[in-house]
Amino acid sequence: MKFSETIANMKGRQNLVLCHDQADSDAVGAAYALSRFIGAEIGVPQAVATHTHKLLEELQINILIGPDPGTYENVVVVDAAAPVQLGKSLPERYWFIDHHPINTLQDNAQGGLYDPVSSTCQLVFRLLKELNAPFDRAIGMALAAGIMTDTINFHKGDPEAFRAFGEILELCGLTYEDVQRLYIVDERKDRGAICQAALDAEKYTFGGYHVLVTEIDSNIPTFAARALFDLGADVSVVGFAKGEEVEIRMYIRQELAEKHHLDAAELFRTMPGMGQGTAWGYALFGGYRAKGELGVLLTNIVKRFEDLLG
Ligand SMILES: [Mn+2]
Repeated sequence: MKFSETIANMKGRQNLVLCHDQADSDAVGAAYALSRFIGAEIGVPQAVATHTHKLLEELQINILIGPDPGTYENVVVVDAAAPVQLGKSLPERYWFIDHHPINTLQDNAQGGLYDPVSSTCQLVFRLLKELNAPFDRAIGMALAAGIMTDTINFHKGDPEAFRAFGEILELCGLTYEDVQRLYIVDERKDRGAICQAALDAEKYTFGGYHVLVTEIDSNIPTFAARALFDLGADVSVVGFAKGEEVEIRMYIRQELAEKHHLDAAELFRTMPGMGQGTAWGYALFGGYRAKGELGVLLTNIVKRFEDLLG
């Protein structure tokens, strides 16, 4: 049976769409759009990523924390690449939809849709179109938000991601600005934190390249790293620490990455003292999460760029 037919057969049953932990807009957007079609509850093992809270608010999405997958007839796992991302909520039986370059969840799945494209949301859009599913503004907003997130605001993306985004806007009566508004930091407190982080930043110049490094006291390091990047940094590194939990984000300018064969995500993976955490991203943007000492980690990062560029 085609997976789209499997999805269609779930309609009206007891369904759960399960996102990876720290669910981002791609996971939540895909889950929401799918849940509207089949009728499903949406769950996450522990928490939703901060940047996605506005999407939840806007679409009034109700998310179950740590649901028991055993109590549902069907579980569809979306946007997760590995069992570890589901923690204690890992179901015994599940379907899956995912786009990550490496996916180890598919081995034990009942079936699903796997295609290493730019986002899970474009895969869900593909399925829903195949099924002639009805679309509305909320579904469009969810899917478009996911595509926007996983293309890092269109800094990268395959042709289908761009095409799907345009089609979704048109089909659902949305504008680019409607979707972008979900990610503009409009909380005065957050803007203040970003300004302060920029003022507190240390600027290093190695081999002519500007490396800006700072800490922020609000859990929006990605926004701050982007702001420093837009200020003119060739490399922007922003850390946030809460207790011993550390979050670091980094942007690298394309010209520098190409010239010195740098990959932001890879740099985090191979940085001295950073082997204990999780790194993700791609060449021009990297994220890192771990337990550790933020000051020490940032010092190591600066040292690494000095070695690479100095
Ligand atoms: Mn994704």
